[in-house]
Amino acid sequence: MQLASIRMLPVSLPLKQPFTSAHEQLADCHVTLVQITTTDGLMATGELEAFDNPGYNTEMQASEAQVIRGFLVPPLKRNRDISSLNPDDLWPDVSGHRMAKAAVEMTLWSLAAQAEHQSLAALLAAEAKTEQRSEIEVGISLGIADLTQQLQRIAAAQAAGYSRIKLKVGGVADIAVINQIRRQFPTIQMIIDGNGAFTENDAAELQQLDALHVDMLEQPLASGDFAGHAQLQRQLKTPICLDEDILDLKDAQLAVLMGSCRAINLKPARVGGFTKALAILDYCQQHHIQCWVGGMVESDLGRYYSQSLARLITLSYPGDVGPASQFFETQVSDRVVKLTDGKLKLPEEAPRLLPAYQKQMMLQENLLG
Ligand code: OSB
Ligand code: MG
Repeated sequence: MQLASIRMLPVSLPLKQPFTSAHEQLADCHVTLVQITTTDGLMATGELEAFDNPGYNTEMQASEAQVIRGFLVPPLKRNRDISSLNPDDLWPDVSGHRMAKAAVEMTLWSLAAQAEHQSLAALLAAEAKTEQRSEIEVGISLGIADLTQQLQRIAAAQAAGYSRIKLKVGGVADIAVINQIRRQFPTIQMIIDGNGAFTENDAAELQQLDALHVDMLEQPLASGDFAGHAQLQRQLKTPICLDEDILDLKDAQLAVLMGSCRAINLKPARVGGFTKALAILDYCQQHHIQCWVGGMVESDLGRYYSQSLARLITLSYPGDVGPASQFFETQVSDRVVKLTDGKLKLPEEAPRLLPAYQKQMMLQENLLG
């Protein structure tokens, strides 16, 4: 695969309503679209998933866009013939900056799928030696809100066909709210996401979740606290699911060896793209750790990548990969996904940017010169 151009376009997408987690409140989403073309005339567009502030993660839109321009594009300019999709081969001299690598790597996967006349999901499934589906069950992540608003949102999510809800919490005070929600919705599949808002002193309060048959407690403690999560997991029946902590296969190995979790929220952007995500998935399957695909409040275009991964039959637990219309009024691409009868129906084709965005993209500099 011979590359012809790489262009980057920053876009600003207003959220329908602010999205609040223990880390931050997102009101406007800033993403950078990355478009790559080949000399054969193929074109794919990806999205840099990172937030403006270093709350969720140390990587930010500004820093990672700079890394793409300054450090990821130059090696591709020197060697435009892509023969490996492994970021360790593409960028042996760049450590970290996984979201920057993922933005380019996942776009290259989309090109590779097009070159082989198959869907991205089919290529991922072949690589993972598994099968894929074109319809999937999905969950929805609901930001921190008061009880009344949360109950309304849950009812709406259930009516829309979401199979599972994830409720963000800001600390122990919210456990009472979860209790009340469970009474109103006794059977709905539920994840509680702490985004690091709890401490090891909250173990007794968190034990209340055991009686509420919560599927998972996501990242209760600060990221990096593998020992704390291991200690907490020993005190809880509820499986801990790590999110922020898992940047790398080595983190998954550490979590397994220490007993820090029983599940992993697998976000391909956070771990540096599909090659790394599939390696983590493989390791987790061998060690009976449940993986499911998480979200980064992507646009409809960014969702194509996470939804394609979520189509693997080995990632069957409903992911945070519902339609981007849950967040945004507007689309950047022509991708149409439908949530009907409890299933998200996914198109096979790679999305194309809408003409207005494509026009703006063509005004950007070709970074390959
Ligand atoms: O913890 O998974 C998280 C959004 C921003 C930052 C962190 C998280 C999230 C979500 C969004 O939960 C999930 C989605 O994109 O649907
Ligand atoms: Mg999370």
